[in-house]
Amino acid sequence: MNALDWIVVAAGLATIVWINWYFFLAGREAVAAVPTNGAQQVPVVVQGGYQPADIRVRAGTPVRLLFDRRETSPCSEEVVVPDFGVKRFLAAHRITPVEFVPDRPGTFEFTCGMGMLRGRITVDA
Ligand SMILES: [Cu+2]
Repeated sequence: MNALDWIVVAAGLATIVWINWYFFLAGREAVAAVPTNGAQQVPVVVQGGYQPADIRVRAGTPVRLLFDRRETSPCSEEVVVPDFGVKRFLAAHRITPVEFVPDRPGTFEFTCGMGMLRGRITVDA
C-alpha cells in the first residue's frame, strides 16, 4: 500500500470510531428526575430518538415522563415501558405525560412501539 492508501484507511477508522462515540457514548449522561407535584418528573424530547435517553429515578414513588413529541414520524407514535406495563400513544407536537410507579430497583428500557428508538431508566433503591 502507498501513503495515500494508508491515509484512506486511517480516515476510515477515525470515522468509525467517531460514529460509535457519537451514537453510543456521547450525551449518555443519565438525567435525574426532579420532584414535581408528587412525582419524579423528567421532560423527554421525542425527535428521531429520546433525549435524554438515560434517566435516573428512585424506586417507590411515581415517575412522570413528559414526552414532548416534536415529529410526525410513525416510528415514535407509541412509547412502551414493558417492565411497568406502560403502552401509550404520543400525539405529534404535543406533550404527553406518562406516569408509572417503579416498584423495584434495576435498569429498564423504554422504546417506541417497534423497539427501534430506545431509552433507559435506571431505578435506584
Ligand atoms: Cu419505532
